[in-house]
Amino acid sequence: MKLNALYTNVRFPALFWPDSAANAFAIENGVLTWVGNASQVPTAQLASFAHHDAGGAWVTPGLVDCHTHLVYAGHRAHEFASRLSGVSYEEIARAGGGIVSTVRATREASETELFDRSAPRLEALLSEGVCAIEIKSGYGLDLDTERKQLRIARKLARAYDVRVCATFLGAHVVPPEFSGRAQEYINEVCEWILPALYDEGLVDAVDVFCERIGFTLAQTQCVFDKAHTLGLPVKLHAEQLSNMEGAALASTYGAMSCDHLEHLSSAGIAAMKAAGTVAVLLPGAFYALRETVLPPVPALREANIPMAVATDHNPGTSPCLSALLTMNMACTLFRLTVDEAVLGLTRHAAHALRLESGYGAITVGTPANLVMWKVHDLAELACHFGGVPAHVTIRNGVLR
Ligand code: DI6
Ligand code: FE
Repeated sequence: MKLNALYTNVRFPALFWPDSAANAFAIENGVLTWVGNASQVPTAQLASFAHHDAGGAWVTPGLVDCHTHLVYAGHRAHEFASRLSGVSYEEIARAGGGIVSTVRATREASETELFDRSAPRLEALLSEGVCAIEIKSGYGLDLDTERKQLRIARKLARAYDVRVCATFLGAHVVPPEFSGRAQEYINEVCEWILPALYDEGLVDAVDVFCERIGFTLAQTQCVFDKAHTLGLPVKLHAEQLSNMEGAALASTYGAMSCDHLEHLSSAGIAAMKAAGTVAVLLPGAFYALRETVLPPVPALREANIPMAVATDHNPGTSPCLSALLTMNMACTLFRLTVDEAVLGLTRHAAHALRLESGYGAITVGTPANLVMWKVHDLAELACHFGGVPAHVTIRNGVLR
């Protein structure tokens, strides 16, 4: 049931609500209708709402996880063991493991099975205060399986009443049946798979893995041209393992975001800045692959490029289901400040997905997506790892 409630004794970080006198908010039929000081609750109607003393909780916008590969079948824990013994991620991929092994398992799974495997992953993220999430395809690499993944993204949105952006990542890797014929696969993606899924209303954005083990710049361009023709926004897995100058290319298409960016060049930074493209940092993959080249955070900061942070949840390089652990890793590994990490999983993540107002911000007049954290200091969100502070989530106007 949509909330009608008045919460008092809350604290708002200046990042999200500059009026330091505000210590209360009201929700009417699920919509945030008022923020202010408890001594000035506006109407008799508000005064009659259910009243909750939040005990000094800090209020943030609901978290936004703007980069995930949440829908897949199969397991890759054995690859973790191989990597520990010295085999690299690229070597595993070239030997037919990695992404392709998840593709095989995902093709075999029924839609029901795939939903049942994916739902608990979403539940884990929601339980930490996530209120909006991006979910990519890319473990199908054929029309039927990409469709199955995207349909599940839509079903999860309905089943959990959560804002989901469905991203088509058909150009993730070359599927085995197209081995040695990458361009033919790209033609199939552009002429057949993407337009069909677009017609079915299953695609909100288009992504490509531009990398030595993914697709070239020219192939990325083919997919982006098609996306543009269809009026779909684009984003890119860019400069994760090497510098392909993908960020510069994506920026010429007005990309919403470029993601990973460990090997981002100064030309890439300039192009992203000019295009208003968000930098999405994925410390989970950096950590799991034991990367040593850091994304150029000081240069991104200097250029004033908004930095988002996301889990990149996937079975290979980031089997992580914690937004808060990701926040911690962004600070510890990438040296983000606490404010940057919090904004990275709220305001800037919402902007990376071009979400409507009310996500990633505290906005009166929009459906309430808020978390009340029972912590003394907001820095506790980022400094702890391996545990989640007590909190209450209001997602889409409903107390969860
Ligand atoms: N980059 C990633 O981090 C994921 N995909 C990609 O293009 C990894 C996906 C996987 O290993 O299954
Ligand atoms: Fe990814």
